[in-house]
Amino acid sequence: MFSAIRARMPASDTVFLTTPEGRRMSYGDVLLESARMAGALVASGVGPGDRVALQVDKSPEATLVYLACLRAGAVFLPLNTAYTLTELDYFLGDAEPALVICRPAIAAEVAALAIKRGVKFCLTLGAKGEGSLMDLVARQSESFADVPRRGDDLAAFLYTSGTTGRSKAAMLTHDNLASNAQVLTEYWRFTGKDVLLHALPIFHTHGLFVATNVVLFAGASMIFLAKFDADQVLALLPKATALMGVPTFYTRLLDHPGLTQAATAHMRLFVSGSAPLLAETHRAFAQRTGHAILERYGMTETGMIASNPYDGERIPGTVGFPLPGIEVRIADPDSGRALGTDEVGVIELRGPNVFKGYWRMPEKTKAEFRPDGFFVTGDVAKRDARGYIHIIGRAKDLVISGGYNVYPIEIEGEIDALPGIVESAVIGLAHPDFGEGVTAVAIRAKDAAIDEAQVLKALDGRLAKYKQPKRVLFVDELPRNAMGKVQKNLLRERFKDLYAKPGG
Ligand code: MLC
Ligand code: AMP
Repeated sequence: MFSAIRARMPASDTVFLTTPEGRRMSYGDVLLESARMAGALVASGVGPGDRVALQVDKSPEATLVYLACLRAGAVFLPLNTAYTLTELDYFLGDAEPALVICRPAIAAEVAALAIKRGVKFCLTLGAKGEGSLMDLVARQSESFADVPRRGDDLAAFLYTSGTTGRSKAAMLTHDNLASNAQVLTEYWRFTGKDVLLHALPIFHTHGLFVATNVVLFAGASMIFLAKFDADQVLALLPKATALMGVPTFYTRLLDHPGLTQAATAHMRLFVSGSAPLLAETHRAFAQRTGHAILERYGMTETGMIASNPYDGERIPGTVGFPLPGIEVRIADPDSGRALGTDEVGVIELRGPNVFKGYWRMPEKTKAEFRPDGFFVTGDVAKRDARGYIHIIGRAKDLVISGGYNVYPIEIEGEIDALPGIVESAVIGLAHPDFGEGVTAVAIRAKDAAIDEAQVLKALDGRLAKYKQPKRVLFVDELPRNAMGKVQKNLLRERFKDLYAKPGG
């Protein structure tokens, strides 16, 4: 992957990244600093194939850690900063990284976990580039002999939770990353003239393998924001040509009076993904700005799968066509047989973008592939007569809140274990800001007095903030079908207006 990035690199003084705080990194800096960073990884005992876990705030240096892993032949393992120490403990135990890099503020706690899990090195990296990692980097040479890697060698691990509870590391290869970066750069017409406004986190596919890799492949530049803030994004749009975001970005921009045709006049492209973009959001955005948001569809295990066209019609409520080189079929969920126009089935795909499998889970991996090599996404869709894919729902029990996946089984397990709770069902309900709001519906034990606030307090510190229910509701019983399975569709229907905005 790094050789592909290097081969496309523009002149060394071309800007790669700027920040509103005045940081600036050129492509020449990228080469030199990632060499030093790779040296620091090796000095910390990281060898080819070793995992490097990184749980830090967004910073230019964090991007260099990713590139350094590619150069050192290591496997980059970024982790959401929202994960609690309990969650981090699991990831360290499962992935067995050679090195963990964490925020300075929790260095002592992470070092204790590292010792417990046999992780040999623990370094720190702060949002301003401070910490022990950068001290080590400063002592390294500016030249580094990149470790040769084959296309099917591992480049990254990304954890995704599952419908069975335990998080699984999706193993992504150098070819997976390179093929997707190449296809997206071309499909979305990125060039060296582009300036991407980068407001996504960089520990997931969207902000890292879509946004950052496309910029690198195009030799473009980016304005790197610590996080999404509607005021800041609107102030910077006149300096940018492209924005990539989750639907919450677009609903928040629409709520801002500063979103106008004039404010977006310099922009070439707005991309949305990671969760369904409501057709009404698409239309409202077009009406206010004159820009048709380009919606695309992807997954951690596969990178990007489908996209609305750059030149053709971008149809609200659809995710467009399969990307070049990727075979997509809408299949019968039982047999995997390809279905016809307008028939509803599960999205399955095959291509160079599809991951190698789940780390140390051969059975789980096998269960998600058809014998002919197609990966089963669990997303339910149909393809219309013009070939556009319409995602209709999910066969998997999953809530997507503000672009983050939340698997109900994990939250239900935590709630069910609380004294005074008999059982619970976690569902996603329409939410004006996050798209879906994580909601728990629970049954109290007879004579128990546990209330919503107590449940929420008990979950704090055990589950990442975004996974915690926005509301906990109590009922006398949960609706079940003849097989005894909780009918979540009935709960969703019953509480569908819980988060509705007053008057709308
Ligand atoms: C933050 N909070 C969330 C949340 N994000 N709660 C639910 N869902 C979320 N997504 C919590 C905060 O901890 C806080 O809790 C409260 O909600 C309000 O926070 P906020 O200040 O409004 O949130 P903010 O920091 O602005 O974050 C919202 C966001 C962010 C939408 C900007 O979540 C975000 O950047 N999401 C992008 C996710 C992403 O990159 N997904 C890509 C996955 S890859 P409290 O209690 O402290 O107030 C993938 C594949 C693909 O899916 O196809 O791309
Ligand atoms: P993740 O596991 O975090 O990579 O999330 C992948 C899931 O996000 C997919 O399986 C879909 O359910 C969902 N997703 C991504 N993009 C879209 C989209 N444009 N529309 C609807 N769902 C999407």
